[in-house]
Amino acid sequence: MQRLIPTLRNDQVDEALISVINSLQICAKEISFRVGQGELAGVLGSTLSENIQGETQKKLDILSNQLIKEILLECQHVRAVASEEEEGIVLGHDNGKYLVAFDPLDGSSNIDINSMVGTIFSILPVPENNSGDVDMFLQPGRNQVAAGYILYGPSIMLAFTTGNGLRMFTLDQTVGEFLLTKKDLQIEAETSEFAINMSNFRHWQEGMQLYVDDLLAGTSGPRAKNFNMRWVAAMVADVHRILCRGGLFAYPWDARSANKPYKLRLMYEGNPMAWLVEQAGGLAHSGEERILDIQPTDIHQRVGIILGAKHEVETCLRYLEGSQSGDKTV
Ligand code: AFP
Repeated sequence: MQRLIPTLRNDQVDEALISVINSLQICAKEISFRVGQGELAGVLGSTLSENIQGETQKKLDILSNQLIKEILLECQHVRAVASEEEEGIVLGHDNGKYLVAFDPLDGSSNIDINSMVGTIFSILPVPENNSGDVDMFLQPGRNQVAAGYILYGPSIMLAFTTGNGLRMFTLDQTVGEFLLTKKDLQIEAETSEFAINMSNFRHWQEGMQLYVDDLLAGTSGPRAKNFNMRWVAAMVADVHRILCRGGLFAYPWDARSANKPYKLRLMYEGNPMAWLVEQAGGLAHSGEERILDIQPTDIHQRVGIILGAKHEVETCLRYLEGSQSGDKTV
């Protein structure tokens, strides 16, 4: 089975980018060890480097953030990092070619119940004539040069793209290497499974309510088929399921945040997941536009997300459009 770095070399990925990805691979191994230790991580963990030894009592999401930040900033090809857990960007090396945005531990509320969590990352090129400040990151997701996630589940998996299709690697804990276990994954265009937090129903736009009503109506409704629902409450795990066996995931626009989307973030969750899904033949949309085309105005900007099986996402979008235009018969 192929290891991660030789796979990237076969694809002729830039050596500087490989070096950044290698740093992320190191982070993944450290964090997976910590996640595996569970509650013991705070008292027994001892594999971390000296400069963060003092932080082992911190919650795992804070610790993961610190680990990723420190390991990435040691890589000379990293110009700066932006994290869901940090207010501003953190600068690295002046001549670094890459920017890394990441969610250190997505689904972190699952830690307390020993359920799945993951690290999501997005790598962007440093723009020419860059200002050296936060503006460097304000690029649409279609500019990404690599994106992926590490899922800390029963096994540790890395799902990853550099634009050459979607690949998944599994951490072989006996040798400490990520080995290629799935490649060229494709999401079926049709599905009968969806993932959404139903408790938010009353906050959604009318089109989304109508769409979900019709999914729930099953064979007796206009869709004339039964749909199943799943919700892990960790986007990384819900998207992983969709990449493996299909489905639709939505965290749509929600009236709780007035005219702003709620609650997922464009740069740490939306963009990397959208690219993975598109690489697998699926669609990823905000409800208003393709996620990868959104021009960010803030590194912590939030976005509505509807992604997964192509035909199902298109159907959902027709309900949203229909309700905006007053046509309720989509
Ligand atoms: P946490 O990291 O705070 O647990 O949030 C996870 C998340 O951002 C995303 O991974 C889930 O899809 C979504 O929130 C779950 O949100 P709800 O708790 O509203 O269902």
